[in-house]
Amino acid sequence: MIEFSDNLKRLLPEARKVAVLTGAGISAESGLATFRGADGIWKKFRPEELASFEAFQRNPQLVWDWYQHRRQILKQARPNPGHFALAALERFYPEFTLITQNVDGLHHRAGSRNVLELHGNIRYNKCIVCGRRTDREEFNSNAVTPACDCGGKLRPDVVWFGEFLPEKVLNAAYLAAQTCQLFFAIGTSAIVQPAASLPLVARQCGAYLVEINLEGTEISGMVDETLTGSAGTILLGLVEYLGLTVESVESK
Ligand code: BJW
Repeated sequence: MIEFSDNLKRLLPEARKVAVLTGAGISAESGLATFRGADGIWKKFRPEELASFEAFQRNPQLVWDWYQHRRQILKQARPNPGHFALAALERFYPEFTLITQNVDGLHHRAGSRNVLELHGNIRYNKCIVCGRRTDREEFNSNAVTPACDCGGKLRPDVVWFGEFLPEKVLNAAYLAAQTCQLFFAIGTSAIVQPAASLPLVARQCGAYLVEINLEGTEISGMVDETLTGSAGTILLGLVEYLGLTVESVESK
């Protein structure tokens, strides 16, 4: 049985504007590796070897193969109860913004609609020369970074270290953080900027800040409430408290 504070019990049914930031931890229960945990991706690879444009220029095949490998794993993965619970919360609240650092698209597949993807989506590629975005299947091949029609190399349409986040998406995320009454930071180590600043911005602007994580993070000392445990279990507890129905049917 998950214990929520009296503050949260009062706010959960009362709030009208709710925002959520998710990180790799929400997808861990779908079998996807996190970045910095014990089995995290960065335990095996160094970020600068894989998740930067310099890395791509230095060794496009290595970076391409890594993303193709993750795309293959993602094909087998399914949204988990945490993703479905967030979709149920979106249906309940008049204004609900789901901000995610994840590139796996699992929130959409669980039925969430108002999703801000801060770091892009692994499903797409874009040309490093003309910037054209594509998700044509033939480009998801194992050939080294297949060429765009313009002749440029294709790369995954994700945000690497040192790159700017999509401006409109980031602005929308800040607006949601600045105007919400309740903010949840879920399954993120809150290390990577600027995403990690969003929970603190929300709190500075008056929101009640709740962290859901297996362990303490960079922001744990600055939140109003910590719910320690797996995201799926705790989010199901929240929707149960609100008496909501969770639809566990994947949408395309
Ligand atoms: C569970 C669980 C369960 C597990 N239930 N919980 C200011 C200060 C210092 C540095 C910077 C700064 N501003 C910018 C920077 C540089 C850099 C940065 O932040 N570096 C840090 C390492 C310090 N940021 C950038 O470069 C960003 N760009 C930028 O700021 O542009 C402006 C600029 C340009 C030029 C110069 C300067 C500024 C871009 C960041 C892009 C991040 N990209 C990646 C890869 C995406 C593509 C891909 O997937 O391959 O995004 S890195 C990786 O980290 C990925 C993630 O989205 C991101 C965040 O990770 P996340 O989600 O928090 O995962 P983990 O693994 O860290 O944590 C998982 C958590 O889940 C853990 O806490 C577990 O306990 C928990 N958990 N199971 C609940 N079941």
